[in-house]
Amino acid sequence: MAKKVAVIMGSDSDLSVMQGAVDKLKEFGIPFVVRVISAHRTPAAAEQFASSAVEEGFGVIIAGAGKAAHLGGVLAAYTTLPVIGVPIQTSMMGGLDSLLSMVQMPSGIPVATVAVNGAANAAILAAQILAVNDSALAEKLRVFKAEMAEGVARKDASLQAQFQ
Ligand code: RP5
Repeated sequence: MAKKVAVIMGSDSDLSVMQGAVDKLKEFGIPFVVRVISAHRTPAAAEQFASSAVEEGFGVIIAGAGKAAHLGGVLAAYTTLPVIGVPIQTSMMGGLDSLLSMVQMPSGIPVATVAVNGAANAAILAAQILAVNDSALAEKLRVFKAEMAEGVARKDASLQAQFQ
């Protein structure tokens, strides 16, 4: 059975950003669940979710959090699954706080951190991880990249025409 992706966020206030991951997972036809679990407000739930994620059929965990953004690291501490962190932009420090909290993991517990608010890229990376053992998904990713390249070529042609 196809592995699922977990889209976990520290608060429902992260949803507008994390929707970008949900949309991309839908585009690739990847099964997913969406949860609010906080490293600080519900640490027992974070432990429970991550500890059972392999047996629950997940292949990758995406963790979005802002400010003191320890969610990805805490989940990664309790699972052997790859964890992709999405630092959420904050009003006070623009998301640099979230980024550094997430990316500066101690040796041994990696969190593959994408750009601030980079939820779509987190989903694409999750798809690429799952595609290692899923040739149909790998083909969807190949088409996705080819269409992206065609889009850039169209823009290039348009700009060249505009400035000739
Ligand atoms: C983090 O604190 C969440 O991931 C969110 O980005 C931030 C603020 O949470 P709320 O106070 O809006 O619930 O844990």
